[in-house]
Order: sequence, then structure tokens, then C-alpha cells
Amino acid sequence: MTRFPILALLCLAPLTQAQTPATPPPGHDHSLNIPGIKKELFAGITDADLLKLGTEPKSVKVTLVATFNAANYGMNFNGWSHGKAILTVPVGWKVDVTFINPSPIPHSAIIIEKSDTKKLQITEPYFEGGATPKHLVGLTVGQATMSFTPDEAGEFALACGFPAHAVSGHWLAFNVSADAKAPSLQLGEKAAVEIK
Ligand SMILES: [Cu+2]
Repeated sequence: MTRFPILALLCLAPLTQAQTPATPPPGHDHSLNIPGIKKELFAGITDADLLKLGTEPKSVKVTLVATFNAANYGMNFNGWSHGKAILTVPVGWKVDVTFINPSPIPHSAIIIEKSDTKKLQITEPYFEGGATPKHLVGLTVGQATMSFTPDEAGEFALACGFPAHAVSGHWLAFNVSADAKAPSLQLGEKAAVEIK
């Protein structure tokens, strides 16, 4: 526990130096000046890339960019945090995740139960394979992949596994549905859109 305040300071210090608006809009602004961001690592990626159909049948491709912009002190995926982007996939579909962190602040990705977003630290992914390597340590300026196949319907989260980030809002809602015939993506207040 003694590490937590130091880690929190490491997370926040570079961002507070940036000249950014107090409440940046979610999702779209790449231009905010966060020191050390390698923009070429996520050139052309938007929040529509959070959920696409995969190349295999019954599979989806998820692209998560941590620190996409300065929203939530950089603790966002493709601009979204606090579960305000909602990915829904049918039960039994394979989920291939590409995780990109263009920033020098460590982040990671892990599939957890939604209720576990309240925990400071999550040791294991809920579904086998559903964590980037060394998710508690995180990854800086690079990318990693993970794949899992949810065999159980329920409310989950694609969260950052770096300690204290999920509880600070670094997570997206991930629903596994027994009823849905196709995946869908809901961004904020907009209606959910089926992914075709
Ligand atoms: Cu994080």
C-alpha cells in the first residue's frame, strides 16, 4: 500500500503540467499535449476501433488505446473511461484485443467482473487469456495483445490492470450477452450500434 501514493503521483504529475482543458471532451481530440506521447503508435485509430468484427466467424477485434487523450488524466481507452463506452458481444464469441499505450505512464488491459472495478488491484483475468503480459506492472510506449472467449453471460469490464487505475475510472463496460445475435458498441449517450 505504501507504493500507491507514489504511483498515483507518477501518473498525475506529467499531465498536470500540460496545458489542457479541465474537462476535455471524450473520444475525439488527439491534439491535447501530453508529454512523451508517441502519436504514431495510434495514428488513424478512433473510438470506432473499440469494436470491429474479426476475420474469423464469431470473433471480434478490440483495439484499446490507453491515454488516447487527456480525458480522466489519461486514464482512458480511446478517450472513454468510467464504463461510459459499452461493448457487447454474444456469449462464446472470441475476443482478440490489441492494447496500445503510446505514453510513458504504465497501463495495461484485463477482463474482470464489473464489480471488481472497485478494487485497487486485480490479480487474475476473469476469462483465461484475458490480460496483457505483466498487467500489474503495465507497459509503456508499446503494444501487446490478448485473446479470450467468454463462455458465460454477464457484466464485465475491460479495465486497466495497473494498480488503482480501474478504481480511478480506467475501464470500459464489457457485456457478454446470451441474447445478442451480433456485437454492438455504445458510446456515451448515443444509441448502441450493431457491428457488421
Ligand atoms: Cu491505466
